[in-house]
Amino acid sequence: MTLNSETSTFHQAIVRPPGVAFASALTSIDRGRPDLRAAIEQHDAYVRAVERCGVSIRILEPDEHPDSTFVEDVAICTPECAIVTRPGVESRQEEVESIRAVLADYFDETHEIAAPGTLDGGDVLEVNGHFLIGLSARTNESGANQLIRLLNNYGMTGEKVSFPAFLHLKSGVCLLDEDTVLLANQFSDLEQFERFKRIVTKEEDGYAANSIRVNGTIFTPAGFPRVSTGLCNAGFDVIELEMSEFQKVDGGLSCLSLRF
Ligand code: CIR
Repeated sequence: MTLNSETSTFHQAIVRPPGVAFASALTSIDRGRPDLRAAIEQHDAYVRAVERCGVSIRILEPDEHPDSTFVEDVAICTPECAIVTRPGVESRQEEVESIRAVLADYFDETHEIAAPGTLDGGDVLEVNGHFLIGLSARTNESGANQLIRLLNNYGMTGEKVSFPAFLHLKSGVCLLDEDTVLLANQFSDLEQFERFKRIVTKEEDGYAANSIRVNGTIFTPAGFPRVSTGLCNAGFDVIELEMSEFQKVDGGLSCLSLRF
């Protein structure tokens, strides 16, 4: 069993383009409302880039939920099973309804996080079969404990992680390879990453810490030249993708797909 899905080869991705309600997506920042047409173009470029990395893409229909393009948050895909989450804001909880049937096409076994647990996929980072689960405004102790129990049933492990300043754990960290992480500077002291080589962003580049590795290529948001240069200088193949419309509503590169 290969247990390193953040950095091993992905064969499948599931995405959902933003729909008509996207301009009303949740946000904690004041960068203006996103433009739907531009968001669809940016999403399309993302899909094409993932495809170019040899990944087969399932494109779901846009739906009426403002945040449903952020499919990462509604499921955890492991090598052994899928887990449908229970998102930490009520306005996103109905998003899970349509993902259940989709996951059943790929996974023999699916499980669910149940109340009072809440868990957003953006808080879950897998490192060599060990799942770091960020405790956040979206993911609570019960949700994290339920996930750890489910993982244990399949011989996988998890641990809870407290972290500062970001919406989700993965908003501030990207596993670049088995030994290297990209970290927002606010994460630089987290003990979970002490054993890694660390590329740490400046505070003003923190958004770019939400980069992703797709089959050996690092996708990083456009507009953060210090980060992309740092990645190139460290020897990584880098693709920059325009993410302005998703950034306006707290969304990053990892949020836009389920990858397995
Ligand atoms: C939300 O607040 O839920 C969305 N506007 C953004 C979700 C971003 N997802 C992620 O970081 N995994």
